[in-house]
Amino acid sequence: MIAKAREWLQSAERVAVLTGAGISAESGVPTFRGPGGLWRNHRPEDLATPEAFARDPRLVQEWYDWRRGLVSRYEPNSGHQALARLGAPVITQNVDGLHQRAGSEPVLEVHGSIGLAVCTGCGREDRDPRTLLVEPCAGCGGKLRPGVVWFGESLPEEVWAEAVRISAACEVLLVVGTSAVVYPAASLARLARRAKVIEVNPEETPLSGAAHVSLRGKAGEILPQLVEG
Ligand code: BJW
Ligand code: ZN
Repeated sequence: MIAKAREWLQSAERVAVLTGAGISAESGVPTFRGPGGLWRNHRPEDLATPEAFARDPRLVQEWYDWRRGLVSRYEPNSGHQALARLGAPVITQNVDGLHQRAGSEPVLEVHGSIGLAVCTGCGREDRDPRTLLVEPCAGCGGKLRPGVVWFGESLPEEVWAEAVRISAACEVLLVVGTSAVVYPAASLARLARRAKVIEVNPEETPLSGAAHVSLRGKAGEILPQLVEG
Protein backbone atom coordinates (compact mmCIF):
# COMPACT_ATOMS: atom_id res chain seq x y z
CA MET A 1 0.00 0.00 0.00
CA ILE A 2 2.66 2.47 1.02
CA ALA A 3 4.76 1.64 -2.04
CA LYS A 4 1.86 2.40 -4.34
CA ALA A 5 1.14 5.68 -2.57
CA ARG A 6 4.80 6.66 -2.79
CA GLU A 7 4.81 5.94 -6.50
CA TRP A 8 1.73 8.14 -7.06
CA LEU A 9 3.35 10.99 -5.14
CA GLN A 10 6.55 10.69 -7.14
CA SER A 11 4.97 10.55 -10.56
CA ALA A 12 2.26 13.21 -10.12
CA GLU A 13 2.92 16.76 -11.22
CA ARG A 14 0.24 18.27 -9.04
CA VAL A 15 0.10 17.08 -5.48
CA ALA A 16 -1.89 18.79 -2.71
CA VAL A 17 -2.11 18.16 1.02
CA LEU A 18 -5.03 18.62 3.43
CA THR A 19 -4.21 18.49 7.13
CA GLY A 20 -6.01 18.56 10.46
CA ALA A 21 -5.12 18.49 14.14
CA GLY A 22 -3.64 14.98 13.96
CA ILE A 23 -0.51 16.17 12.13
CA SER A 24 0.35 18.32 15.17
CA ALA A 25 -0.52 15.67 17.78
CA GLU A 26 3.08 14.40 17.88
CA SER A 27 4.23 17.98 18.56
CA GLY A 28 2.11 17.87 21.72
CA VAL A 29 -0.78 19.97 20.38
CA PRO A 30 -4.05 18.44 21.61
CA THR A 31 -6.53 17.41 18.92
CA PHE A 32 -10.17 18.52 19.22
CA ARG A 33 -12.05 15.25 19.28
CA GLY A 34 -11.18 11.91 20.85
CA PRO A 35 -9.34 11.05 24.07
CA GLY A 36 -7.37 13.97 25.51
CA GLY A 37 -9.03 16.25 22.94
CA LEU A 38 -9.63 19.94 23.50
CA TRP A 39 -13.38 19.44 23.45
CA ARG A 40 -13.32 16.70 26.07
CA ASN A 41 -14.05 19.02 28.97
CA HIS A 42 -15.83 21.70 26.99
CA ARG A 43 -18.69 21.98 24.62
CA PRO A 44 -17.48 23.50 21.35
CA GLU A 45 -20.52 25.76 21.30
CA ASP A 46 -19.38 27.28 24.63
CA LEU A 47 -15.99 28.31 23.26
CA ALA A 48 -15.77 28.34 19.49
CA THR A 49 -18.84 30.21 18.31
CA PRO A 50 -19.69 33.91 17.92
CA GLU A 51 -22.61 33.32 20.33
CA ALA A 52 -20.24 32.04 23.04
CA PHE A 53 -18.06 35.13 22.60
CA ALA A 54 -21.07 37.44 22.82
CA ARG A 55 -22.34 35.65 25.93
CA ASP A 56 -19.09 35.35 27.86
CA PRO A 57 -16.16 37.02 26.08
CA ARG A 58 -13.82 36.62 29.04
CA LEU A 59 -14.22 32.81 29.13
CA VAL A 60 -13.48 32.56 25.42
CA GLN A 61 -10.54 35.00 25.62
CA GLU A 62 -9.01 33.13 28.55
CA TRP A 63 -9.26 29.80 26.76
CA TYR A 64 -7.56 31.20 23.67
CA ASP A 65 -4.92 33.08 25.71
CA TRP A 66 -4.04 29.73 27.30
CA ARG A 67 -3.73 28.09 23.89
CA ARG A 68 -1.84 31.09 22.44
CA GLY A 69 0.69 30.75 25.25
CA LEU A 70 1.23 27.08 24.47
CA VAL A 71 1.72 27.50 20.72
CA SER A 72 5.18 29.08 20.99
CA ARG A 73 6.44 26.03 22.91
CA TYR A 74 5.53 23.52 20.22
CA GLU A 75 7.93 22.53 17.46
CA PRO A 76 7.12 21.08 14.04
CA ASN A 77 7.51 17.27 14.00
CA SER A 78 8.83 14.82 11.42
CA GLY A 79 5.39 14.81 9.72
CA HIS A 80 5.41 18.59 9.13
CA GLN A 81 9.02 18.33 7.98
CA ALA A 82 8.30 15.55 5.49
CA LEU A 83 5.46 17.61 4.00
CA ALA A 84 7.79 20.60 3.67
CA ARG A 85 10.24 18.40 1.73
CA LEU A 86 7.41 17.16 -0.46
CA GLY A 87 7.06 20.77 -1.59
CA ALA A 88 3.31 20.60 -2.30
CA PRO A 89 0.77 23.24 -1.26
CA VAL A 90 -0.69 22.55 2.18
CA ILE A 91 -4.33 23.32 2.92
CA THR A 92 -4.61 23.19 6.69
CA GLN A 93 -7.47 23.40 9.16
CA ASN A 94 -4.88 24.00 11.87
CA VAL A 95 -4.34 27.38 13.44
CA ASP A 96 -0.95 26.58 15.05
CA GLY A 97 1.43 27.82 12.32
CA LEU A 98 3.59 24.66 12.45
CA HIS A 99 3.52 24.00 8.69
CA GLN A 100 4.95 27.47 8.03
CA ARG A 101 7.61 26.96 10.69
CA ALA A 102 8.56 23.64 9.03
CA GLY A 103 8.98 25.47 5.69
CA SER A 104 5.90 24.47 3.65
CA GLU A 105 4.89 27.00 1.02
CA PRO A 106 2.16 27.93 0.31
CA VAL A 107 0.15 27.16 3.45
CA LEU A 108 -3.56 27.92 3.17
CA GLU A 109 -5.04 28.39 6.65
CA VAL A 110 -8.74 27.80 6.03
CA HIS A 111 -9.61 28.18 9.75
CA GLY A 112 -7.34 31.17 10.35
CA SER A 113 -4.49 31.58 12.79
CA ILE A 114 -4.40 31.56 16.57
CA GLY A 115 -1.35 33.85 16.50
CA LEU A 116 -3.51 36.65 15.15
CA ALA A 117 -5.38 38.98 17.52
CA VAL A 118 -8.24 40.97 15.98
CA CYS A 119 -10.07 43.90 17.56
CA THR A 120 -13.84 43.54 17.26
CA GLY A 121 -14.13 47.34 17.67
CA CYS A 122 -11.73 48.86 15.11
CA GLY A 123 -10.59 45.80 13.16
CA ARG A 124 -6.95 46.28 14.14
CA GLU A 125 -4.90 43.08 13.79
CA ASP A 126 -1.65 42.11 15.45
CA ARG A 127 0.65 39.11 15.60
CA ASP A 128 2.50 40.06 18.78
CA PRO A 129 2.62 36.86 20.87
CA ARG A 130 2.67 39.02 24.04
CA THR A 131 -0.80 40.43 23.28
CA LEU A 132 -3.40 39.15 25.73
CA LEU A 133 -6.91 38.84 24.34
CA VAL A 134 -8.38 39.55 27.78
CA GLU A 135 -6.91 43.06 27.65
CA PRO A 136 -8.72 45.80 25.72
CA CYS A 137 -7.48 46.99 22.31
CA ALA A 138 -4.68 49.55 22.73
CA GLY A 139 -6.21 51.64 19.95
CA CYS A 140 -9.92 51.79 20.75
CA GLY A 141 -10.54 49.88 23.98
CA GLY A 142 -12.60 47.26 22.12
CA LYS A 143 -12.66 43.53 22.77
CA LEU A 144 -10.02 41.34 21.17
CA ARG A 145 -10.73 37.94 19.61
CA PRO A 146 -8.49 35.34 17.99
CA GLY A 147 -8.18 35.38 14.18
CA VAL A 148 -9.71 31.92 13.86
CA VAL A 149 -12.92 30.69 12.20
CA TRP A 150 -15.67 29.71 14.62
CA PHE A 151 -18.68 27.49 13.91
CA GLY A 152 -21.25 29.40 11.90
CA GLU A 153 -18.63 31.82 10.52
CA SER A 154 -17.50 31.94 6.91
CA LEU A 155 -14.05 30.79 5.92
CA PRO A 156 -11.65 33.50 4.63
CA GLU A 157 -12.92 33.96 1.10
CA GLU A 158 -9.72 34.13 -0.95
CA VAL A 159 -7.95 31.40 0.99
CA TRP A 160 -10.98 29.14 0.56
CA ALA A 161 -11.26 29.87 -3.17
CA GLU A 162 -7.59 28.96 -3.63
CA ALA A 163 -8.05 25.76 -1.58
CA VAL A 164 -10.95 24.75 -3.84
CA ARG A 165 -8.91 25.48 -6.98
CA ILE A 166 -5.94 23.46 -5.77
CA SER A 167 -8.08 20.50 -4.64
CA ALA A 168 -10.06 20.37 -7.86
CA ALA A 169 -6.92 20.42 -9.99
CA CYS A 170 -4.61 18.05 -8.14
CA GLU A 171 -3.72 14.54 -9.26
CA VAL A 172 -2.91 13.27 -5.79
CA LEU A 173 -4.44 14.54 -2.54
CA LEU A 174 -2.77 13.54 0.70
CA VAL A 175 -5.21 13.87 3.63
CA VAL A 176 -3.50 13.77 7.01
CA GLY A 177 -4.81 13.77 10.59
CA THR A 178 -8.34 15.04 10.20
CA SER A 179 -11.56 13.49 11.48
CA ALA A 180 -13.19 14.94 8.32
CA VAL A 181 -16.37 15.94 10.11
CA VAL A 182 -16.10 19.72 9.89
CA TYR A 183 -17.47 21.35 6.76
CA PRO A 184 -16.77 22.82 4.31
CA ALA A 185 -13.11 21.74 4.81
CA ALA A 186 -14.04 18.05 4.66
CA SER A 187 -15.67 18.57 1.27
CA LEU A 188 -12.28 19.35 -0.34
CA ALA A 189 -11.43 15.66 -0.49
CA ARG A 190 -14.63 15.02 -2.43
CA LEU A 191 -13.90 17.90 -4.78
CA ALA A 192 -10.67 16.19 -5.77
CA ARG A 193 -12.54 13.99 -8.20
CA ARG A 194 -9.64 13.37 -10.54
CA ALA A 195 -7.20 12.76 -7.75
CA LYS A 196 -5.94 9.67 -6.05
CA VAL A 197 -6.72 10.24 -2.38
CA ILE A 198 -4.24 8.97 0.21
CA GLU A 199 -5.37 9.11 3.83
CA VAL A 200 -2.95 9.02 6.76
CA ASN A 201 -4.71 8.55 10.09
CA PRO A 202 -4.52 5.96 12.90
CA GLU A 203 -8.33 5.83 12.91
CA GLU A 204 -11.00 5.28 10.30
CA THR A 205 -12.86 8.45 9.23
CA PRO A 206 -15.93 9.22 7.11
CA LEU A 207 -13.45 9.76 4.29
CA SER A 208 -11.78 6.36 4.49
CA GLY A 209 -14.29 4.69 2.19
CA ALA A 210 -13.58 7.18 -0.59
CA ALA A 211 -9.79 7.13 -0.17
CA HIS A 212 -7.79 5.09 -2.72
CA VAL A 213 -5.28 4.18 -0.04
CA SER A 214 -5.72 4.45 3.74
CA LEU A 215 -2.48 4.29 5.71
CA ARG A 216 -3.27 3.58 9.34
CA GLY A 217 -0.68 5.08 11.63
CA LYS A 218 0.88 8.24 12.96
CA ALA A 219 1.74 11.06 10.59
CA GLY A 220 5.20 11.48 12.10
CA GLU A 221 6.03 7.86 11.28
CA ILE A 222 4.27 7.38 7.95
CA LEU A 223 4.96 10.67 6.17
CA PRO A 224 8.77 10.39 6.28
CA GLN A 225 8.47 6.91 4.69
CA LEU A 226 6.08 8.22 2.04
CA VAL A 227 8.22 11.16 1.07
CA GLU A 228 11.72 9.67 1.22
CA GLY A 229 11.07 6.52 -0.74
C1 BJW B 1 -3.61 11.53 13.93
C2 BJW B 1 -2.64 11.42 14.88
C3 BJW B 1 -1.34 11.29 14.39
C4 BJW B 1 -4.55 11.63 15.98
N1 BJW B 1 -1.17 11.24 13.09
N2 BJW B 1 -3.50 11.48 12.64
C5 BJW B 1 -22.44 20.68 6.24
C6 BJW B 1 -22.89 19.59 6.96
C7 BJW B 1 -22.96 19.66 8.36
C8 BJW B 1 -22.59 20.82 9.05
C9 BJW B 1 -22.15 21.89 8.33
C10 BJW B 1 -22.09 21.83 6.94
N3 BJW B 1 -21.59 23.03 6.49
C11 BJW B 1 -21.34 23.82 7.56
C12 BJW B 1 -21.68 23.17 8.69
C13 BJW B 1 -21.56 23.71 10.07
C14 BJW B 1 -20.19 23.58 10.65
C15 BJW B 1 -19.84 22.09 10.72
O1 BJW B 1 -19.05 21.56 9.95
N4 BJW B 1 -20.40 21.38 11.68
C16 BJW B 1 -20.17 19.93 11.85
C17 BJW B 1 -19.14 19.69 12.97
C18 BJW B 1 -21.47 19.27 12.13
N5 BJW B 1 -19.21 24.33 9.89
C19 BJW B 1 -19.04 25.64 10.06
O2 BJW B 1 -19.75 26.28 10.83
C20 BJW B 1 -17.96 26.32 9.23
N6 BJW B 1 -18.46 27.51 8.63
C21 BJW B 1 -19.30 27.50 7.58
O3 BJW B 1 -19.68 26.48 7.10
O4 BJW B 1 -19.64 28.76 7.13
C22 BJW B 1 -20.74 28.88 6.25
C23 BJW B 1 -21.94 28.99 7.14
C24 BJW B 1 -22.19 30.19 7.74
C25 BJW B 1 -23.31 30.32 8.57
C26 BJW B 1 -24.13 29.22 8.81
C27 BJW B 1 -23.84 28.01 8.21
C28 BJW B 1 -22.73 27.90 7.36
C29 BJW B 1 -16.81 26.78 10.13
C30 BJW B 1 -16.08 25.69 10.77
C31 BJW B 1 -15.02 26.26 11.75
C32 BJW B 1 -14.31 25.18 12.53
N7 BJW B 1 -13.56 25.78 13.58
C33 BJW B 1 -12.73 24.93 14.44
C34 BJW B 1 -12.14 25.81 15.57
C35 BJW B 1 -11.01 26.68 15.04
C36 BJW B 1 -10.48 27.59 16.08
C37 BJW B 1 -9.77 26.88 17.20
O5 BJW B 1 -8.72 26.24 16.99
O6 BJW B 1 -10.28 27.00 18.32
O7 BJW B 1 -11.68 24.33 13.65
S1 BJW B 1 -13.59 23.52 15.09
C38 BJW B 1 -12.21 22.42 15.04
O8 BJW B 1 -12.51 21.32 14.15
C39 BJW B 1 -11.07 23.22 14.36
C40 BJW B 1 -10.50 22.20 13.41
O9 BJW B 1 -9.81 22.85 12.36
C41 BJW B 1 -11.73 21.46 12.95
C42 BJW B 1 -11.45 20.11 12.35
O10 BJW B 1 -10.91 19.23 13.28
P1 BJW B 1 -9.74 18.24 12.87
O11 BJW B 1 -8.55 19.01 12.46
O12 BJW B 1 -10.24 17.24 11.92
O13 BJW B 1 -9.36 17.59 14.30
P2 BJW B 1 -10.06 16.37 15.09
O14 BJW B 1 -9.62 16.47 16.50
O15 BJW B 1 -11.50 16.30 14.84
O16 BJW B 1 -9.42 15.07 14.42
C43 BJW B 1 -8.06 14.73 14.60
C44 BJW B 1 -7.77 13.49 13.75
O17 BJW B 1 -6.37 13.22 13.84
C45 BJW B 1 -8.50 12.21 14.20
O18 BJW B 1 -9.10 11.60 13.07
C46 BJW B 1 -7.37 11.33 14.77
O19 BJW B 1 -7.59 9.94 14.53
C47 BJW B 1 -6.18 11.83 14.00
N8 BJW B 1 -4.88 11.67 14.65
N9 BJW B 1 -3.25 11.48 16.15
C48 BJW B 1 -2.22 11.35 12.23
N10 BJW B 1 -0.32 11.16 15.27
ZN1 ZN C 1 -9.63 48.41 18.47
